[in-house]
Amino acid sequence: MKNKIEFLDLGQQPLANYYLTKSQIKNKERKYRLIVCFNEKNKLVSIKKTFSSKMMFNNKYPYRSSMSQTMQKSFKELSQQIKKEIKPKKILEIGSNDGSFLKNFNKDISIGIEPCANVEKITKIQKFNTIPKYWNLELAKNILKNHGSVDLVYSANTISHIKNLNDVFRSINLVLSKNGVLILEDPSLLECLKKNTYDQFYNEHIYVFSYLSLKNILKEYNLEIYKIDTLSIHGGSNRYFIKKIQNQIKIDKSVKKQQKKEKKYGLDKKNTYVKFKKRVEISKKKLIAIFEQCKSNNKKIIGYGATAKSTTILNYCKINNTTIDYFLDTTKDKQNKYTPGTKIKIKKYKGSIDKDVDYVFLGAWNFKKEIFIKEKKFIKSGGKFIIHTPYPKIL
Ligand code: JHZ
Repeated sequence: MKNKIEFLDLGQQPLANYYLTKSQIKNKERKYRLIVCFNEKNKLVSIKKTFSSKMMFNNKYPYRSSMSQTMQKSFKELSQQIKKEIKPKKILEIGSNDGSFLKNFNKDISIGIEPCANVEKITKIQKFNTIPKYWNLELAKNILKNHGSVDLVYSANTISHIKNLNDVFRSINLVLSKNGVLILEDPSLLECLKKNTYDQFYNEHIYVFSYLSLKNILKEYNLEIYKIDTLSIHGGSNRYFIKKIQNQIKIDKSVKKQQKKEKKYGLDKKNTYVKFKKRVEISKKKLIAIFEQCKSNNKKIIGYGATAKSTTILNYCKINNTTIDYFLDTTKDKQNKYTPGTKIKIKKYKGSIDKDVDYVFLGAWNFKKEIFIKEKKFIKSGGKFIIHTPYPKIL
């Protein structure tokens, strides 16, 4: 497309959330070239190529939002705010995962959409009204027919995972009542660039939104952002409060503030992305050097939090099971499997880091605060963490 500029090439990458069983590690993995683009016209940052939704989000999906206290707390606080300020009679969540957000609401007023049937089963068992389908126009029509319109649509870390934004927003527009509110929450492009978190790019993150790009897209569907909360979640996310244009809700000053910040940083300029690419390349060299230094001193390195994000880092920097002995992770569906592409074993987290470990690569760097509190003993006894953001260093 003529407005799209390819600014970052993160090399051959596997499916970020496809953890391999022991028998699968011998097989050749499906890979794609992870190239990140900037659209000069609508300011949207996206990846050039990805896998089909069916390959990415199916009944083997391992991610559970409930694995972090930080996320649970954030969802709880938001639900309290929603009950107080919006007072919805009916709510719809797109991408309800294992119910970390929905569980804060009365089952009678909430509907969840979760296409990964293995994850959706968790909320179904708890008698939540969840539907194991992809969000699209056909589903939106069915919901409207069977339940009527909804006055709150919430979606965290999901819309950026759906390629067809036209279908996404037409469908939301259809189910959202006249005075309804749409709340979207996704990683912030501004924070991603500032913190050099290039690992926010992987096959599931088709888009990393900025206010500047999202506002342009929403306008086409008669939708408008009226408030933005900036969150520390996932290394910096934006929570966008959105309304139908004709709805008279006052535009909060947080919108202008975000616009100013993004323009000042240059999120609407090609050169900003060229500079980011250079920083990413430096970051790669520095991270590799840290690992090499630790290894040459015969230190034992493990990983903590086998994240989708770390798939990008490990494959881009070519760090594999010869450098990292194993990963620790609390997610049952990841344990005893191997990291995509780099084949590092994932072990069950049993409450602490083994005494013989010298360095821990923090895959879940976005939960650093929570993890550092948990691993006080390891830190006190001299254990160190390796982190890549805002630049690679040992902590
Ligand atoms: P976390 C996933 O990305 C995929 P990932 C998805 N595309 C997305 O957008 C984000 O989530 C929201 C583990 N852990 O949340 C649990 C511990 O072991 O950064 C998880 O496996 N101990 C939908 O995978 C991983 O780390 C802990 O104490 O990049 C965290 O994954 C904590 C806090 C986490 O998302």
